[in-house]
Amino acid sequence: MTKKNQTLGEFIIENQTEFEYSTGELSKLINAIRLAAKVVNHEVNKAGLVDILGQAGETNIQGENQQKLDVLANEKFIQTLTKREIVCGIASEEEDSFVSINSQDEKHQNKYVVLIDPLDGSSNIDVNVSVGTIFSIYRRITPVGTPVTLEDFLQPGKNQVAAGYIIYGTSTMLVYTTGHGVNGFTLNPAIGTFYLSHPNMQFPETGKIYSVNEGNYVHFPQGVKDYIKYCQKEEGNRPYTSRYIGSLVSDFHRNMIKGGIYMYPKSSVASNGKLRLLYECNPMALLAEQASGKASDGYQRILDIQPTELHQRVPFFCGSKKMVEKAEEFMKA
Ligand code: P6P
Repeated sequence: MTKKNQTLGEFIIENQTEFEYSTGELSKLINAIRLAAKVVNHEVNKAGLVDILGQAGETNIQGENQQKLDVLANEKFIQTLTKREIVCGIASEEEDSFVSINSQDEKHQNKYVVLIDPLDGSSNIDVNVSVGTIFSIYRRITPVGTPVTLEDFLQPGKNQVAAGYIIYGTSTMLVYTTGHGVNGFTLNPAIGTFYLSHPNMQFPETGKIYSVNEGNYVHFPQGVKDYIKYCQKEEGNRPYTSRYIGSLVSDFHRNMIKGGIYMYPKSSVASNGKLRLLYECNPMALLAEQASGKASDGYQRILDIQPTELHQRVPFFCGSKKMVEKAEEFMKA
């Protein structure tokens, strides 16, 4: 049961019995994400005003220039999640390896691992375009009472117990699922409270928007080229509209509301595409499926992929079910 304008806190309490593990644990997890989201939102919103823009002068494991806000967002989420005594490990796009969170009593009783892209689309910060945080939560699979291991992070996406994103856009929203549908909460910055504004979000079964960086067209596999030409062909309810913000969270969010497909295919210059499986594709794929959409690498379900490396990349096709299925048809042809 979802009541519009419920606060996030009320929603968590009302729905925590649905969380198959201990009721208090989900609340602690989502409340930690909620607090970090408010802190990062505050920094992102004032980014243009203080000298926090520009390069931090360091590069992360992806070899990309790290924006200072990336570093700050990463630190805030790790700090907040660590303080709540609920998480035993964190992996982040900004960290070469996973961070082991040792409980105060060193008894390693914390049961959850969190994987984050702390500020996705960060190259948009300097030009004031929406950016987002993406998070993915699993229950550890190695024995409680022992230090967390890489195995706890390399679980297939179907094992996620929760996933979501924060979009720092014209308004700041927290959108997440615990496996019982997708709900969107909008922040009232005046009082720092998230309100349920988008209950039970659903991808329209089909749509008229395709999102892909067509600048890479010449490098795409033939199936992707054929699908893009299909989208552009005058026939039936086509041509579609091309909308690509360069920020996965923003493109995904718009497509979930209006109907559409987002693609980051492999290419001759990026043999597995650009997006990372563990902290971009898996959480967005869980949200997509929970919202009656679909997510694949062009051939197989994203959530079934068995990860082998923390920062591995996969091709990504995600959005309205019928649009993803059509794209897969072209990929398999
Ligand atoms: P390109 C941002 O860096 C990101 O990971 C996604 O948010 C976005 O959709 C994509 O990369 C943009 O990549 O190569 O099209 O600029």
